[in-house]
Amino acid sequence: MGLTIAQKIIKEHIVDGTMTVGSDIGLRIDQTLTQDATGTMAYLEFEAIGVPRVKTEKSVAYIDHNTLQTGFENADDHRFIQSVCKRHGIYFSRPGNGICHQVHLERFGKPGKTLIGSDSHTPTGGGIGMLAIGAGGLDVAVAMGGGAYYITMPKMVKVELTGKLRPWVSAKDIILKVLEIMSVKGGVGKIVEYAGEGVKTLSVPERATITNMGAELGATTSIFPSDEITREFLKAQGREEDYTELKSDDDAEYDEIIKINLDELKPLAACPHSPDNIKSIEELSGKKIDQVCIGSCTNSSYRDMMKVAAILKGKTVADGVSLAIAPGSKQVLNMLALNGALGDMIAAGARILESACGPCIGMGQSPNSGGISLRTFNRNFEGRSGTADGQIYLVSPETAAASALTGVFTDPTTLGADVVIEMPEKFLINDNMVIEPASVDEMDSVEVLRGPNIKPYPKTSPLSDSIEASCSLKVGDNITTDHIMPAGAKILPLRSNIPKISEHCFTVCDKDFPNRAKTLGSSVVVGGENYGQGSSREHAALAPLYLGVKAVLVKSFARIHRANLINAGIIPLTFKNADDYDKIKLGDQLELPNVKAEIATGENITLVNKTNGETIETVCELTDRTRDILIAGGLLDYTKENG
Ligand code: MIC
Ligand code: SF4
Repeated sequence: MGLTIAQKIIKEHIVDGTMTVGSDIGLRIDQTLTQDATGTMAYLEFEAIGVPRVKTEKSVAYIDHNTLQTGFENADDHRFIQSVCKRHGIYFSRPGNGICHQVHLERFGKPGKTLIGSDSHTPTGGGIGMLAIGAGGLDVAVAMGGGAYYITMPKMVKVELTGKLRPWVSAKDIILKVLEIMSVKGGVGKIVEYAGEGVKTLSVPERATITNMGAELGATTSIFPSDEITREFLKAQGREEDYTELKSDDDAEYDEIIKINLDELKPLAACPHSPDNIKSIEELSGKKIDQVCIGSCTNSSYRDMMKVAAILKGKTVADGVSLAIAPGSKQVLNMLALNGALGDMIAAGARILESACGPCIGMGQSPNSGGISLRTFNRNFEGRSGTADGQIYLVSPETAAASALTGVFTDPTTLGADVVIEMPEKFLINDNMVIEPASVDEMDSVEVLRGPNIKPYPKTSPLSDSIEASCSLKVGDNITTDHIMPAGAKILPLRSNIPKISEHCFTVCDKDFPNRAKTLGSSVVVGGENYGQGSSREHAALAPLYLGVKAVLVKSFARIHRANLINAGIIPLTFKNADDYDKIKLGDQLELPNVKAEIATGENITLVNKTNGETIETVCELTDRTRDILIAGGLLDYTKENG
């Protein structure tokens, strides 16, 4: 039987397990990336593991999330990361150099390689044929130390693209269509591969928009073939030698096939508050808007920015609309500055932001109360913009720019003749904002600089024989990591201080949770389907750990969050019978009487609700490795014990 693209890369990198769907496999990791909001913790973990120099082919640390610097905390974290990088063999992308995924695609990604990143949108690298996967910081730390990265061998989905996008319809509309078809949990346990004639009509940045937002499907990753278009892109980045061809075998087998005819696609929007809540712009047309934000790791490439500049050229942003634009990298921003496109944006009234995540993670530009904001981003979870009742719609750069000019939802296909943006033959290459690590001879003399806000990894303890705990919180379906551990300008600076950040844990759902959990001392959180969707932030496990959460019992989990819970030594349980969800209430006294023995020997874990006398069957599917991690009290202790 032939292999898919992802299976070929997995076959090249597998170091543990077999490629049978559903089984645990360990992969050798060629490259890692971190960003600053998850990076401080990841590097503290790397230090704790005790490996002096990274063992990967290339590891890069980016500063792109915590760039508002409203106090000393973020700048201290940046300094810490910079010094750790210098000492331990990691390349450091300075603040101002751009968003991790955009820069990594431009300057470091290589077809056929494996990449894990402490950010859920790491699959952006799938746009150039990398097997690029989002992971928790601790997994990245282990991979930097030379350890394998473990995933469950995924199913393969083929998205077959036929035809060609009509003028003004965009790659964003393709991924929004896929989200409409598959939903935010449709990709769990799967890798999505793009194939068909339509692939040849898409440039690398367009492909990267699609693989980036595969994260919103819950997929392990998404990937495109590496072909002549990839070669041209790498050549224009001065890296043609990094090119290798990658395609699936003709007789490769897929578990699922989705067909999309690009000729038939229309501009789409993901409506509040979920990336799979899709409507056509035609349906929304004429609805008044308050804000437009263009940028983020999904849509901030040179191609996107040039298209936006062309739409804005010679016009003025509508009264009552605030337009913010954040080009994705220094390369993009610099090219726009040199070719005049930046001037067109400024002249039209755009508020130019630095090349960073910015409003995407609530770092500024929160909309007005109840404000309607059109964003080219990838997530529109409730409250994520920083305005609790903000109404965020995810749209293409074309729709965003057209609407910014009219002040209402505007279908860009009404704009008339298309503007074709040719990919540059040569991008502007200047890596002066990437600092190389110290040489092996000099590394030991590099001092690591720690600010007062940087606190150690929380205390863990090996799994006890039984657990007595109360239900400290009961939530519903599709709880995101933005609910569990909110971000935004006020909370993000606390990412390196788990005791402090834990004061905000779950406050979006219940402002009393942190105090209640702390007072209870030992507790269980109960939830519904797709619990923990969204980001890779391990803080959504570390803050509950700090607050005494011993287990999370839900109907189903999102992939990265489940892995982060295990890494933190928190037991991820699912209901055997989903109706049992109704048998637990907030405050109930719960007991896992034989938890250690049950975890050690199987997957059925008994939970007794002592308040109502019910016995509830729960399941904790584990491999030998994850079983040992839970028993050890988390991945850090496990790694220290097992090397
Ligand atoms: C996000 O888009 O939610 C983030 C912020 O990039 C996160 C990482 C984080 O929380 O630091 C992600 O996607 O993993
Ligand atoms: Fe940054 Fe937003 Fe991309 Fe996350 S989704 S990496 S916050 S730009």
